[in-house]
Amino acid sequence: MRVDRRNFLKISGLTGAYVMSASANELNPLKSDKEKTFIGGCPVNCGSKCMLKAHVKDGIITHMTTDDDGDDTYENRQIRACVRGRSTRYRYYNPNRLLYPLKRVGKRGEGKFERISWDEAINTIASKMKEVKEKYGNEAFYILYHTGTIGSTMAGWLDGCYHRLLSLFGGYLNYHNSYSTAQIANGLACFYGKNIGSDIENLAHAKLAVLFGSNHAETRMGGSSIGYSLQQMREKNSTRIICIDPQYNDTMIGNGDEWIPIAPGTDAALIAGMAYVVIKENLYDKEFLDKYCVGFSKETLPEDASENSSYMDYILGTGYDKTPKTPEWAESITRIPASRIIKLAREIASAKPCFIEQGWGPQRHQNGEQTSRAIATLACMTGNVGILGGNTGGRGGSSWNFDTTPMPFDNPVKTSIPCFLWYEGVRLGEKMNALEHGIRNAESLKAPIKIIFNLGGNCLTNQHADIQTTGKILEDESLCELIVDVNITRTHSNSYADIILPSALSFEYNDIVRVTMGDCSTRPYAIFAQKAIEPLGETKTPYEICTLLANKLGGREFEAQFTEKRTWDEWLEWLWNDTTKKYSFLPSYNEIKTKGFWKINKPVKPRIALENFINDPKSNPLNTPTGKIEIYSTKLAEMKKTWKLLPGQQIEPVPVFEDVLMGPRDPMREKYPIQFYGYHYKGRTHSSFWDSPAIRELNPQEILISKFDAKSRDIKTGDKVIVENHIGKISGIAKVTSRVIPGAALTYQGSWAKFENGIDVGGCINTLTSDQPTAIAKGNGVHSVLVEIRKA
Ligand SMILES: Nc1nc2c(c(=O)[nH]1)N[C@H]1C(S)=C(S)[C@@H](COP(=O)(O)OP(=O)(O)OC[C@H]3O[C@@H](n4cnc5c(=O)[nH]c(N)nc54)[C@H](O)[C@@H]3O)O[C@H]1N2
Ligand SMILES: Nc1nc2c(c(=O)[nH]1)N[C@H]1C(S)=C(S)[C@@H](COP(=O)(O)OP(=O)(O)OC[C@H]3O[C@@H](n4cnc5c(=O)[nH]c(N)nc54)[C@H](O)[C@@H]3O)O[C@H]1N2
Ligand code: SF4
Ligand SMILES: [Mo]
Repeated sequence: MRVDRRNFLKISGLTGAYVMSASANELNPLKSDKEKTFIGGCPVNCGSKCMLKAHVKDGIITHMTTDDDGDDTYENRQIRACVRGRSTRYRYYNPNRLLYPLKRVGKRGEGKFERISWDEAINTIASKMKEVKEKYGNEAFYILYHTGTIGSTMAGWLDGCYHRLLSLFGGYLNYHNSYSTAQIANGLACFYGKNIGSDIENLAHAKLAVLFGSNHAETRMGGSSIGYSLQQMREKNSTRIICIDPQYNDTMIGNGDEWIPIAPGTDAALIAGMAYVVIKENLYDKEFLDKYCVGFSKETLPEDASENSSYMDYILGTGYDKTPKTPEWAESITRIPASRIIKLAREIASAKPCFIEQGWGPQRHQNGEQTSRAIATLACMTGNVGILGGNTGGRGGSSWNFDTTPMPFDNPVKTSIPCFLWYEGVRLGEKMNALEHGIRNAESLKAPIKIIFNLGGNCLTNQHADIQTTGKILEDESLCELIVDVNITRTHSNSYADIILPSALSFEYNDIVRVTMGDCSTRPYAIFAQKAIEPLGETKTPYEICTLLANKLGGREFEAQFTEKRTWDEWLEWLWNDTTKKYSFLPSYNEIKTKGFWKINKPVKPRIALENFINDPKSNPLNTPTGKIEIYSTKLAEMKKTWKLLPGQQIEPVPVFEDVLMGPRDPMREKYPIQFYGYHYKGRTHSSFWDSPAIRELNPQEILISKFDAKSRDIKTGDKVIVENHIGKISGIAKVTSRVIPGAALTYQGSWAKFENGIDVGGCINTLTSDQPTAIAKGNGVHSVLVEIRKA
């Protein structure tokens, strides 16, 4: 069969005609005798990287299945793909699939493009790169944060060939942080010296587990993922699980014993209320706090700390705000009854070991750094750090894993910006600095960002924040002069591109897919992802794209410098051999290539985070200025004195509850009374899979609103509603539910923005989010949103 756009629908089996005319064998492709099976992996960024098998007949993937190897016990698990992964062939044969290079013909954002040749596309990019390098220097090049290819070795997120090419060409502006974890990573770095959690398998050894905004059942869905481990551990020991979350999430449904609904962005207030109880009732682990921690009480404050600046001062009302954090005070903010806060504090303090964990939802708020630190403080107050069955309060991770070696590169430019603030790099350029914007390794930028490479992401608009304001920055061609987007599909982001390059997908080239560090539980694996079909249309692999670009930038010599005269398959072997040098437990290249996958079935002892420090703190100091756990952070105390913050922001050395922009006590709430955020849900991976009709049909975009708030607004399930604030307006279909705390409403992050008469009828959450960065990490506090909802 010829493969082109006209018959994609037919190939994908989506038209009635095809179904009607299909023979029994066509509809049940497992019966086909001519097909060949290829092993590969699902490289999207959902935290898992499951095995996929492509069944190919006449050069076409007819269907996909997944791992069916072994006896499917916990120890010998199958890395089974979720329904999204199994729908992957719709990403290949999709009417949206990009097949040719495109150049923009309308205004940026208008979405008008024309087909061009590869030669023209690469020439345009290369000549602009030379011009910008000459005029502004290499700091004007920027690779935007993107996660669409995170599991791939060739195209991988932080590695990949583009970094090598740009490094050889003189470098590019770096970024630090992620859109996932900026606040917790920076918050816990000022607490434990790093962002760290114990293996989820500790849960089997715990008497109680308290999960703050931790939804592994939905955010770690793969067959070898933490979601599976959580469920297995719970079955092993019937550990009682309390879920503290504004929503009755999927983890609660499958595994939880009790849901404590909490107002979004208020966990630090809940912890403070509980701290008040454990201090007053003398239930806290004083020995642990004195031995390992700094600044819980005044006895352990550093010498240069100001008076009354300990966490205890903050709690008892002798601190800076002179407010005792009684359970009643906490109730007024969290909307959890004071009686429940008291009971919860006693329960946690008396159930040792207690597995205290947070997902990344609580920290994706404007006050997320302190929220993450407050939850960690609860783990310290109750002495649950560094013991079997306990946890740091951080996100539960894996015991061990490995990273494949990326293509080698050494970026001569060292300056780095917080990834969320790329738009300030475009807008403010040289005015962007360390004390206001958190840039690292330089006082300020040398040049504005003039060329953006978006290499597998939708963070120019859709996944960023305040889409419309960001769109205006991008529209201005005098600011960013060239936007190159490499993707497999049209997106809202690439409607702002000047050149769009069509990428080949995995199964269209050989690659190695490995699980992201920390995202599977104790049993790592790797998949040799085989080429199963020819790249569709004129799509090219990242390696081919970079090789072409190298040639145009510096001729044969520069091309050879980039490729070292290796084919991609030769590189893959080289990279894997280098990886096995670092991780001796891995199989040889020939073995993994022949077998297609490798997994370890040997059980290992679950990692207990900070175990060495707890056993011997003198010999194993933490990477904090004092070497101890800093409940009072000396680094934050310093930042409090020197950093320039936005109006309304604060930095405190101890984990206080902060009132923030669009937080629960923002006066704006009179006009926009509902707290609103978009969570990570099973129907998509961010914006990925939105254009898989089969998946979309099963997972319609919805606005989840509590019965209470729906009633007062006369909203019923199925009603079309408008959600709006001072930033933007979206429309969507309401679903009235008891699964959301009254006063809050939710949607699924990642739906595709589409503006009609100023309303985003695509219902993208980032039409309503603020682009204001958080105080400490300069991260995306996009879960802090206030809105009003009304019937359309
Ligand atoms: N409001 C709000 N915003 C958020 C979040 C939130 O919770 N709320 N979450 C944030 C988080 S944690 C993250 S990680 C980001 C994620 O944001 P993104 O990294 O932008 O993730 P996706 O939307 O999945 O975009 C991946 C893109 O890669 C493309 N792609 C897939 N395969 C390939 C390939 O082989 N080659 C190329 N070149 N492209 C490919 C896909 O088509 C898709 O457009 O979103 C962030 N944005
Ligand atoms: N299916 C699927 N899985 C994914 C992804 C996806 O898009 N789809 N994305 C992947 C990526 S890149 C990332 S970074 C992770 C994201 O993982 P997370 O950031 O942990 O996911 P979220 O859905 O934002 O939040 C998790 C839970 O926190 C709750 N929550 C939100 N705000 C608060 C709060 O203030 N307090 C408390 N206690 N709870 C709160 C939410 O209701 C949700 O149940 O997921 C990964 N996994
Ligand atoms: S859980 Fe994630 S990696 Fe696994 S199949 Fe689903 S989308 Fe792909
Ligand atoms: Mo993420």
